Amino acid sequence: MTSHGLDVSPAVQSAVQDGRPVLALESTIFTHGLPGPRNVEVALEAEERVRALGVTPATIGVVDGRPTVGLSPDQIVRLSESEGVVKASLRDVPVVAAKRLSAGTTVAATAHLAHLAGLRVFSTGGLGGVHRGAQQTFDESADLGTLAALPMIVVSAGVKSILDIPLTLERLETLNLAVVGYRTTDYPGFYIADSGHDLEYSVDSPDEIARIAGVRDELGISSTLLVANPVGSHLQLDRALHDDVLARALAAAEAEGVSGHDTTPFLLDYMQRATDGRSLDVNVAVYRGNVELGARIAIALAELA
Ligand code: PSU
Ligand code: MN
Repeated sequence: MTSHGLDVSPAVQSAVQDGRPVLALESTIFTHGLPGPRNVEVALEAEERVRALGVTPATIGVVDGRPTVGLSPDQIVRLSESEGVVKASLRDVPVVAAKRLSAGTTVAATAHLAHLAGLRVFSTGGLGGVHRGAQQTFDESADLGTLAALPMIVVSAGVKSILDIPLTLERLETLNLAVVGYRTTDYPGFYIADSGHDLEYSVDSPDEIARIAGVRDELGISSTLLVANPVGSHLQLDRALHDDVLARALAAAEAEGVSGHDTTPFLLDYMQRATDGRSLDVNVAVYRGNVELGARIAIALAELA
């Protein structure tokens, strides 16, 4: 079905109408976050995991100018493999749509399109945040401001340590973005289970998360609830390797003058190459965990309704 300039797949449309659980998934993770051929495998496997739990997956992106909620497997493959697929944050979506381009959507763009289609929960890998040096560069991801204005639930493994984590946490507070740790008060650092920064609250179950979102909605609070889900500590990146490679990635970005929306993909790619793909394995493990938790939250939301 088509409305608001948005294509929603029949499967997603009927699940929303019937109040069945649906989980939104982003596409920048496979268009710009992960290298091929792993990107396609991860994206398709995520959908299979969601379906196995009885939840309808809704991968979101822009195909030939059509913002789409519920990409088909063919469309996922095309976005993963085609040249010229751009990275679209929310402000870019109308531009790429009018130009009939294809795009991976960031967390900001995905969350907006998901909300428009009536979805309530969304799983990603890592959230965008405040970049290091933002005091000078003003480089703060549009993810933050956008999520501040959308009543979604977003599951991530925190923000990567390529960002400035304490400044990001400050901005989340300013923007009324609640962050709860899943079974922990240690804020995760994506590749590592504990970033060294603490959260005030932990939650124990998908049901508790659904209840928090329910109260938020009743009170007319329209900001996203962020669920920080750490990677299992047996799967995390070795701490010393992490710190070493991170320092080199940041130095390389500075030396090469990388800026703007190229910064995140550049740093992620550097980390992958400099760790011989180990950061990639962690990235995939993180994403699996978030997809599974997101699906369970979608079930809890449907049961509560
Ligand atoms: N963090 C990751 N992997 C990613 C991204 C962030 O660990 O793939 C992507 C997400 O789509 C996020 C976007 O929304 O990068 C943020 O980019 P920017 O900093 O340009 O807003
Ligand atoms: Mn940015």
